[in-house]
Amino acid sequence: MSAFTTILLETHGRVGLIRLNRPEALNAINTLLITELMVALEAWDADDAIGAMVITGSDKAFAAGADIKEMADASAADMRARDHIAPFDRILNIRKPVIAAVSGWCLGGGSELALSCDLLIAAETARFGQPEINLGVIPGAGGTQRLTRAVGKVVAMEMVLNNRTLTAAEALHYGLANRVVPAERCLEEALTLAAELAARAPLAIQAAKQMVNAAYETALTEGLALERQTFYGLFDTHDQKEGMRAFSEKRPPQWKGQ
Ligand code: DAK
Repeated sequence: MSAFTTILLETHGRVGLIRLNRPEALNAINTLLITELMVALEAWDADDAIGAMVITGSDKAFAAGADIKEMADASAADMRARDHIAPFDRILNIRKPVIAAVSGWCLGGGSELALSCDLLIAAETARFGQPEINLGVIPGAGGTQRLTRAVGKVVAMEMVLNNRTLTAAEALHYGLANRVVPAERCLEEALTLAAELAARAPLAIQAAKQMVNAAYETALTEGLALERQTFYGLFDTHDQKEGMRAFSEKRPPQWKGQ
């Protein structure tokens, strides 16, 4: 992949790690950062050597929101024309699991980015919030929609209307986070979880992710029908034959992603 300026990339075995890297602005998401982030995610999504991805920030901030200074002088027409957070929507099309490892501030567009990931490991230092109301605007990338589905109406109302910030423990309680760990273990925990996912049958993992996400988009009957067809479809894969044969032969399966 080409050189990036707002993110740092590492691979850990079959896991791709993306570190948001604008320390001077607490990883505020500007146009370049979101563009580079999506290029990296999409490249790894197409790379058979990678099975899962982790996005993290710094100890102080996962991301303190979209870049306020970049959009401060924009008109509504400018914002529509630039639609600079639009690449964000493409994260939903990433087929492989993406885990957010969140320490420190996770605000506004940063919180919306974390919520777009599939799983979330929170450090005890993590703080989640939607402070857009303080800027005279509202969340624009899922903070009124995805957040509400995650935490429920009354908590979302308090966060979005009155800038209530959630601690890591509250984020766990309300279903925003999978687990909370001491800050020094946050990234390690996310990488370990990602490695576990990356070692599983790739086509089944992708189908599973797609189906859980479909639960947010479809009525129950439609979702159940889709799930059943997807389940049947996996019986034409090598990995289904291998998985079930390995069970009978009492040995670990050898996945091929086919
Ligand atoms: N944008 C730009 N710069 C930021 C920033 C941000 N969101 N957050 C922090 N910084 C910068 C600060 O300006 C400061 O830079 P210098 O002044 O040193 O040059 C540096 O990062 C360190 O910040 P602080 O000095 O403020 O650090 P503190 O520890 O004192 O405070 C803080 C940390 C996180 C409480 C504070 O920085 C803060 O309140 N930051 C703003 C948080 C915020 O309001 N976030 C929401 C932003 S609005 C869209 C969809 C979604 C969005 C936009 C468009 N479309 C669909 C197009 C999303 C909008 C948002 O997220």
